[in-house]
Amino acid sequence: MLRLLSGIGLVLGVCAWGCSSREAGTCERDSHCTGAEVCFEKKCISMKDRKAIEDKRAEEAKPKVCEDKDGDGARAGSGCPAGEALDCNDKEKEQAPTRTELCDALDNDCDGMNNEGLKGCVQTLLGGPLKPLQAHSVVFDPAGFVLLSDNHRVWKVRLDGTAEVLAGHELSHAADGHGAEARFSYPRGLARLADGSVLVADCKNNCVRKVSPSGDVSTLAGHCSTATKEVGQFADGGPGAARFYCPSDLAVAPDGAVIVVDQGNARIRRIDPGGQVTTLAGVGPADVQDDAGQDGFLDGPALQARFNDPQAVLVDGKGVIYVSESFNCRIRRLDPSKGDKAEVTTLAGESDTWLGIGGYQDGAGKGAKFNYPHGLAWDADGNLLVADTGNSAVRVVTPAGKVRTLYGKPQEGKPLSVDGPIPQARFDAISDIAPGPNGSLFVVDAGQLRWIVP
Ligand SMILES: [Ca+2]
Ligand SMILES: [Ca+2]
Ligand SMILES: [Ca+2]
Ligand SMILES: [Ca+2]
Repeated sequence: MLRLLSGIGLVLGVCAWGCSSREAGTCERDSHCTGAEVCFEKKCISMKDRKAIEDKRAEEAKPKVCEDKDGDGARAGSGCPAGEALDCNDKEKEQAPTRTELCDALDNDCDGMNNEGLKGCVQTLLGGPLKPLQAHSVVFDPAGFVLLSDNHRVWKVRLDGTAEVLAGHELSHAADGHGAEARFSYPRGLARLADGSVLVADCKNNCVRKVSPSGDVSTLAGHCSTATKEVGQFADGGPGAARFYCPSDLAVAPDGAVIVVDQGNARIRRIDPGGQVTTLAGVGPADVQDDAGQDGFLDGPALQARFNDPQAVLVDGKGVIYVSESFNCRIRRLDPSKGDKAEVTTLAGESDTWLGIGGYQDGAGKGAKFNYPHGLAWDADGNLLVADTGNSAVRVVTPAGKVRTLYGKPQEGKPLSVDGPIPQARFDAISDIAPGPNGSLFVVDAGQLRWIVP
């Protein structure tokens, strides 16, 4: 011990004259390392690497056991021999790798997906190690997969729950290119084109992108950038000249034009097939008040109408546009074929437009209430399906404005996502919906992909 102490004293003493005793590439303390690196066992490494080493050692230090605590016949623990199918949750008798999947709240067969393949059931998809982080929007491709936007990527998810990144990277930026070379920044709404490409409302890049079926990303309209000077821009015009402010969703009209919810500008925009961008409705950001103090809600002539946090858009076969608005808790309607005479009307919903307080009420027109509605989709009968986020429900609206609840219901307290038989299943915060095969419906619920299979 004395020798050790005198050794430390010697090092400290030498250090006082400039640490000349330290071998090149080694460290004694964090200040010897650059940037965010720390000194760990004389080497400068990242905090993440240090945590990984410490976690691995802690795991190795644990006693090696292989037990069947819940008595279901399947064991679990780090002492189990390689190749043995391990109990994913050694607490539930109903959950073991040898079990068959049941329509309940548990992943009975331990494959990372719950209720996969079961009819009459709400399921949670995505097994395997590669998973979207915080999914936002969803579309179904009839070729048999789902496209999903998450933080900064577009994913391709197959119905067996396997997934791959079609384009984008964990890190946000603005760049066109192939696959992971391309960068998005909080991509939101998606719309599928007939050729299998998908359009992406690249919200925080303030532009509209296109992803080919093979993952080539190009820019359709706007100037993709997160630079401060680009934020809050608004301009109509041709390619290169037009500006958007956080587009949140888009839909393809029968004439091939793309209708965009320009959320930050509180306007509905149109990109014609030649790339010219015009404004169809709205006068500007909801938080800008006019002389009369008008704040974010006004029906009437399209270019005087006001929106407040418009979210999603759909276009029917005649070109009529439907928009969900979270802060106004309404579904609005616009028929641009009427040209200068086009008006924005309210199809359904009512709220306190100052406070953005909606509610929960089935009924017709203003007699119905929504609570922060987001994603929209068509059902097979031409009704609108609405992701009623705040009510933890999927609502359906007829073209005449009659609203009823299709799946889920508001929950008291903190909403929970619960898988199981459709009548008992619950949703938390549904951001988007997309019809799937055989009358099924995909929903993005609190960032997870869930599938309602009647
Ligand atoms: Ca067990
Ligand atoms: Ca178990
Ligand atoms: Ca399963
Ligand atoms: Ca289950």
